Order: sequence, then structure tokens, then C-alpha cells
Amino acid sequence: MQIRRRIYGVLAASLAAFASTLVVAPPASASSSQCTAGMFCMWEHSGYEGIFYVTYVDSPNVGAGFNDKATSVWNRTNEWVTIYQHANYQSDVIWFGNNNTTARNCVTVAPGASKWSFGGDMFNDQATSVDTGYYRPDCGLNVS
Ligand SMILES: [Ca+2]
Repeated sequence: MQIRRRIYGVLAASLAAFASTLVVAPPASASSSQCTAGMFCMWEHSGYEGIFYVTYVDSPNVGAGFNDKATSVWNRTNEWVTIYQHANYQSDVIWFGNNNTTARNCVTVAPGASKWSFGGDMFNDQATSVDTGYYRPDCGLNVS
């Protein structure tokens, strides 16, 4: 934890209870270099820009500072990560009219995978909880 505090320089008091997760205001030039090995990272904007969220453990709620903000992601853990629309790993069932199927409004992200933008996808600005080390097969979006 001490190392992480030094790396990111910011630890919001409201997140003290969640010492393994951080929401960090963007530096002058935010970029994917913020996301260090072993971390799961999300950003407010496409292209890994804007407010930054990082964790390496399960997060039942990313907190008010990052709720419904994620637009780009990078999974630098060595396990699958599933991110959900709602707190406590919940998500609505949504219907895809074009092929008459349903899926959960969640996203699975393969180890090492990244997505430059959720723009155009159903999941943009929706992430509220993060389940690390878990692959959920019925999510509507799979990043790999
Ligand atoms: Ca949400």
C-alpha cells in the first residue's frame, strides 16, 4: 500500500476503507502508463484518458467518484475480470432485437486485454462493480 500511495500520490479519504482501490484525478497527460502490471484499470474517457480507477481485488462498488464513468479499460491482471452495471456484481438482462437473444449487461475482460472505448457499446458509462478473477459467460460484451 505504501508503494501504491507513492506511485499515485493520491488516496482519497473516502476510499480509506478500500485500500486496494483508488480513484485518481488525471495528471496533465493521462495515459495508459498509469496502469501498472497486475492491476485492473478503467478510465473516464476513450483512449485511457480522464479520471482513473485502479484495483486488483473485488470491488462491490467503485464509489461515487467513478460510478457510471468507465469508457476504456485495461486488464493487466493475469485473470479474467468481469465488470457489472450495478453494485454488488448485479446487472440487468438486456435484449438484442436484431438476433432475438438476451445477455447480461456486464463485460468480461480477458487477462491482458484492453478496450480503447465502450463508445457505441451498451456498456459505456455504466460500470459500478468489479469482480476480479472471474469470467461470467453470459455478459453481453467480451473483451479479449
Ligand atoms: Ca452503473
